[in-house]
Amino acid sequence: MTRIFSGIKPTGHMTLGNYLGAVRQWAEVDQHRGEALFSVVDLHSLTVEHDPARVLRLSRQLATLLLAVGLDPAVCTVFVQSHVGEHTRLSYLLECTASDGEMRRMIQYREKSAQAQAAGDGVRLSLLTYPVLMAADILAYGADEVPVGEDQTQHVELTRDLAVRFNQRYGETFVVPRATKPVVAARVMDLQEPTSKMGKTTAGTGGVVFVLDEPEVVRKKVMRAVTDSGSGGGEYDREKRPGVANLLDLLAACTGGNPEALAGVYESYGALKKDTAEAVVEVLRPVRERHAELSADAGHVEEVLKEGAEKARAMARPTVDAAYRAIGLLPAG
Ligand code: AQP
Repeated sequence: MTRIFSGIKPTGHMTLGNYLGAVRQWAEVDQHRGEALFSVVDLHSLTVEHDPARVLRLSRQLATLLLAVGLDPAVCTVFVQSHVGEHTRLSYLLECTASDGEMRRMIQYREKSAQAQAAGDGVRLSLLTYPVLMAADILAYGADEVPVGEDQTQHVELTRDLAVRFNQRYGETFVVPRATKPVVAARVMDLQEPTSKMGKTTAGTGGVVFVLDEPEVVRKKVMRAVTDSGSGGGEYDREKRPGVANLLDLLAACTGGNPEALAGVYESYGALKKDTAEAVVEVLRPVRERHAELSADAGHVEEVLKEGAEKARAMARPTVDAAYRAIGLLPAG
């Protein structure tokens, strides 16, 4: 059976990009396709300046949201990364497999270390090594597939490289995984800066829609989205008309349409924005409602996470133990 692993970091509130680019597909498709694990990867949120109380709050909120979007603990495994020690156990072995140069080539490292320096914060060593921990998240479970948005494909490539290298040096230990992307909305762009991706931590300019935003807030953000000096209609062109293409992508992702076909339908940007806003509000409505219900029952969410961690631990341990043996470490007995 296909093994599937993916995760989300509690660095901020879940965005429409996270939802359309990854999480929705986890719930609608991936959990039913094989043996699937989904994790709030909280250790990854410690790689940049963080407020401990906020990380805690966001971890609870994201876990609740994963259930609200439709992940069913009877069908898949939902857990918090730090509850399963196998991830960090394996990560060290993979650090001993990776090179300094390949870590410094990671685009997210280059972007986020520049941001940290610009903000006057030091660059944490974990920001450099975090893709190795992500590789451990995936390899510990023998995942065949990793459903992610486009921004994470480089990290999955690194995971593949590390798995192949480890297997060649120390013997067949890891499954070599591959990234899978959604057909639409693999890269949702910021509504105010449509050449940058919509990110949890780039909020502040009103270009990021959050899954838990009130409908009125969603409408305002979409109606203020940057377009261009044209009036409407025409072609779908991500290079020349990134703002309009992003709105068309969003509308298509929310209504099941095709962005190229939708491009010819709208005579004005106002009409495109209005329909996009309503489509986004409708897609998010059931998630917000279910989140409110689940938030009233924190005990249930905790129970799901406890059982999820137990299942995850049992799945990861044999592979991680095998890696320890393969690399030459004396078994604990
Ligand atoms: N804008 C996006 N469009 C499509 N998919 C996206 N994802 C993130 N942003 C977009 C996908 O969501 C999943 C979970 O993301 P993550 O928690 O691993 O964080 P990230 O990829 O580093 O991006 P964020 O959410 O913007 O966080 P920050 O601001 O902390 O970097 C992943 O599958 C990701 O591809």
